[in-house]
Amino acid sequence: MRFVAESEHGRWGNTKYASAAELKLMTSLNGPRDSNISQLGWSLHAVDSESGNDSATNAFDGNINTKWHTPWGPDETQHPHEIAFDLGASYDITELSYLPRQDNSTNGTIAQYEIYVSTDGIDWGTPVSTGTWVNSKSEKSAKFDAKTGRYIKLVSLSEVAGKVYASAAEINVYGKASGQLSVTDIDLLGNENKITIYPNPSNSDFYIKMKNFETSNISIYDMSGKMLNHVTTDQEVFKVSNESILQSGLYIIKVVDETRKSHYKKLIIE
Ligand SMILES: [Ca+2]
Repeated sequence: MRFVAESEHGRWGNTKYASAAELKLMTSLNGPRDSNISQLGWSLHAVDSESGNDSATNAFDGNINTKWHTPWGPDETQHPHEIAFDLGASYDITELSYLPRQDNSTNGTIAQYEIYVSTDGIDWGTPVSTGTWVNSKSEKSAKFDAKTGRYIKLVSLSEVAGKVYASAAEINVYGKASGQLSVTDIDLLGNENKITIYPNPSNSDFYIKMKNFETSNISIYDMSGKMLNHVTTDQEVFKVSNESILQSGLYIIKVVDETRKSHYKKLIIE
């Protein structure tokens, strides 16, 4: 194993030095990344501060060119900053990734961080991960032992140049696929009439028709709750090509509309 220090950071800028107090191998955390927990099911749970055009929801809109940024000038606020998400359902969460702002500025790029997972968004317990991210534009990651929860919080303790800001272009969360559909979701499978699937049962391609949705974020789950496919469309009728996606069985189609309301339908592939 080789550990390479590519740059050094701190409020005095890059120097030629590298240092380390302790290096620890965390073999259980070296496995492949778990499934991405779709941002489409998230809502903002809490944020300590945000500025007008750089609102907290920009941190999970799927667009790397929009960002959450804490206020500056006379309205600026101090560390620690924090942003917390309601993931919409409970997951076994194992990783958070952080993409810093992608423009020319580093203002708000998080250095020291803490991550918390909670079942109720009130009691956060101890951090599942703490550390310091390097000063670069690339995506940072924090992996941790799985903790079950519906809420996740990223706390910024410091900024890469020692400034008071925090910012984020995109935050993503990863977890066990088995948790992606909750019992609550299954309960909602009853009298939904805002989406129609035809033919259903299907033995080939099928169509999903959305009633008066401006945008539709469509996810297909198998009965283990694992998300198999995901697409965003503004079409009223969306054709799903079945060639490589689905084997015979029962599936759940989840459609999140532009108001972030979720709609569900069962699909049988023959
Ligand atoms: Ca964004």
